[in-house]
This record gives sequence, structure tokens and C-alpha cells, in this order.
Amino acid sequence: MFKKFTEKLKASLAKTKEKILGGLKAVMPFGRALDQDTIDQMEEYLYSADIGPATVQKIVDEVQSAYKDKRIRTTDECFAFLKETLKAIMADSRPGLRRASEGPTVILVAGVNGSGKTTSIAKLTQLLSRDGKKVVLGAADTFRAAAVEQLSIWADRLGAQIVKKGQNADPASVAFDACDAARARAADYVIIDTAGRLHTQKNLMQELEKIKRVISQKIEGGPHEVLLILDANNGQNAIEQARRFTEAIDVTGLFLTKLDGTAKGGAVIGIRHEIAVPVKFIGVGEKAEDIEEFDPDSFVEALFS
Ligand SMILES: Nc1nc2c(ncn2[C@@H]2O[C@H](COP(=O)(O)OP(=O)(O)O)[C@@H](O)[C@H]2O)c(=O)[nH]1
Ligand SMILES: [Mg+2]
Repeated sequence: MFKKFTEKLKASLAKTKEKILGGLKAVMPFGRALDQDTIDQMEEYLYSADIGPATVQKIVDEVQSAYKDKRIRTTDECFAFLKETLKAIMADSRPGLRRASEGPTVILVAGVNGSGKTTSIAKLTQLLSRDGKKVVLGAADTFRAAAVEQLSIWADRLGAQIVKKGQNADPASVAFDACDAARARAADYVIIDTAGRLHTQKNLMQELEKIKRVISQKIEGGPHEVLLILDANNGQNAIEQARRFTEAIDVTGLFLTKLDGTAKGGAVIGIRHEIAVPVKFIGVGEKAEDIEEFDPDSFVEALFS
């Protein structure tokens, strides 16, 4: 269903690769004997690469012990070791979307303003439609008329059904109707768009809980996925945002957007290490096809290729 290590992934990670691999090569040139001073410089550099201090510490601890045990003696061996360490840190056995055992699978999408929620919904819709799945969209971001309009345009373009109401309609009632429509039309997926919110906005977080409750009353086990959309441009702050949001509501998956435009993609490493929720997808552009299922090995290979 999904593509793995693609040229597009490589191209979209170019800036992050330049930051991480480019910077590491400068402090740790290939073809040298490894020494403590080089490891210290490597550590210092990694702190500037948006990976997050706790994760850098973990990486450096591994390198340090491999160096002491003489498992790595050269900078080339250190690069190879780093690659394997990153893969191990980011390893995940839960790829792909959860599915309902029967009936429509409901995906609720949340995140702060402008993180890429609506665009990411379009990407998921295209991915699922291409796989022959029938998708119903729920325009539950009723806060701005433009938000409903934006999702409608995507729905038209992608040939998906959309359920919408007027501006300021109760988002939970839109979700309710979208679930009804999905049942009536025997759809495979319902994807609910929501207005942007911060984890600190108590009333808006309660609204999200209400949407979840209404969905669960309509469709058993729903929502099957609560996807948190995070803008990779936020770097280390994206790690913090993921932490706060996952503490506030029951998030089941992360979708990291805008990796194509940022050098701060190192945040993905910290998020995988520090957040218990899996990264399911990454966004690598503004078009509907600019989505990749997240695969740690491919990600690391693309960074070190
Ligand atoms: N370059 C790039 N831009 C993106 C990506 N995802 C979303 N965007 C852009 O980010 C902006 C906000 O996206 P939108 O989906 O409206 O965010 P929302 O407010 O969370 O619904 C738009 O201009 C999108 O085109 C991505 O993966 N890469
Ligand atoms: Mg939106």
C-alpha cells in the first residue's frame, strides 16, 4: 500500500540531512581514528540539531560505551554505529493506520493552527482512495468559513464525500453526521477535521473530548485513530508540543508535516525516543501525494545516504 525509501523522501530531507550529516562530517571527518575529543565535539554538535537533549544524551552514551569497549575505533565506524543507534532508538513495531474490525474506521485529526491538519487529511484521503477505499470527510473545523471551504475543495478534487454545516455549527454535531453518512454509504474511512487548538485551551480540549464521545456513540471503537499533526519547523518545540498534547488527550498517532521545508527534521528522532505514541506519517510537500508512511530505517538511510 505504501512506498518506502523513495527519492522523494531523500529530496525532502535534504535540508535536515545537510544540518545533521553535513555538520557531523565537519566535526568528525571520515577516515580518522576516533578519539575522546572528537566524541565531545560530536556531542556538542548534536545538541544544535533539534534532536532534543535527552535523546542526544542517549545517543552519546551509546557511542561512549562502544568507544570504551573498542567496538568503534574510527570515525567511519562511528558513523555506521550512529546510523544503527538511530534506527534502534526510532524502531517501532506499530506502523500503519489502525482499522475498525468492522464498519467505518474513524480518524480524528487535531493540532495547533496551521500545523497542516487539513492538508494532511487531503493526503490521507488520496492515499486511501488510491487503495480503493471509500472516504467520508467531516468538516468539523467550523470556526472559520474558509476552513470548511478549504476541505470542500480538497473533497471535490479527490472525489471524496464531505459532510459540512454552517460556520460556528457544533463540531461534535458535524462529526455525528459524518459518522451517520459513512454508515449509510458503507464508507471505509471517516476523517474528521478540527479547528486548531493549544493543549492549554481547556474549553477547546473539552470540545475535542466531546467530539470523541459522540463518535464512540455512533461507531463502535471510534475514533480508531486520533492523529496529532505537528509542524516539523518547530524543531524541539514540536517534541514539547507532542508531549503536552498526548498528556491532555488520548493521541494514537503522530503526523509530522513540512519536513520538506525545514532543517529541523532531527526533531523526529527526539519525538520517537521521548514520546510513546508512534509517528505514522510524514508530510513532504503541499500536494496531496506528498505523504510518506513513516519508516525509521528509511528515514535514517535517507539522512545518511
Ligand atoms: N511544504 C509543506 N507545506 C505544508 C505541508 N503540510 C501543510 N503545508 C502547508 O501549511 C499550511 C497550513 O496547512 P493547513 O492544512 O491549512 O493547516 P491547518 O490549519 O492545520 O489545517 C498550508 O499552506 C499548507 O499548504 C507539508 O508537508 N509541506
Ligand atoms: Mg485546517
